[in-house]
Amino acid sequence: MKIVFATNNHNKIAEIKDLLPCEIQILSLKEINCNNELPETQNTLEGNAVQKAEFVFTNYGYNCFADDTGLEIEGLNNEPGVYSARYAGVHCSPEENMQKALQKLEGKNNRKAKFRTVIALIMDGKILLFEGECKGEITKEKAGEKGFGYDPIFRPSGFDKTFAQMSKSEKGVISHRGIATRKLVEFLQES
Ligand code: ITT
Repeated sequence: MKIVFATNNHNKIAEIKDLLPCEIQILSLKEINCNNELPETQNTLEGNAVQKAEFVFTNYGYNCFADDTGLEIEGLNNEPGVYSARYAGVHCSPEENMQKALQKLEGKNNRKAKFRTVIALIMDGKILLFEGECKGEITKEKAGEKGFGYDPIFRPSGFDKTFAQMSKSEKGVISHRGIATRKLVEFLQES
């Protein structure tokens, strides 16, 4: 089975490819000649995931899925959440986003946080959602070079290292995206 993964984030593609059995093959946006920025104007992860998948299905006619992910920090009223990509501004870097989170948490005792991923799948026009979350805390400083986004400042519960200090496969076992992807795979294998 071939299915489009509607994302412009190559790190997400690498993580998800590692989690798929060989009978499910991912097509990237490039491979279907889609060079558009995907629209993400909703105010929920669910809304954005559906919007990205619908854009590809409507304009390119492929069955596809999209992932929208947010980091919810308890002591910051669940910020940045759905705005995780542009927390420090529209064209900001992951570094600037992390620095903003670290600064806003200075002096706060509650550093609990969770990553949440919603995957929206569109198969023959029908929409299905799969969700995964991973609880943990925001470290006081960055650690690790692997992964992407907020990984250097997120330590999952029960571990003494950040996502950025884990291999892709170690992260995939416990991560928000890993959990949501396994639900997606189970569905695809049954249908
Ligand atoms: P697409 O919309 O094209 O899929 P994106 O990078 O914009 O790519 P999101 O809106 O889902 O994807 O991502 C929101 C932000 O959260 C973005 O800054 C990511 O770097 C970050 N992020 C997503 N998944 C993450 C993960 O597993 N670990 C750390 N940060 C992550």
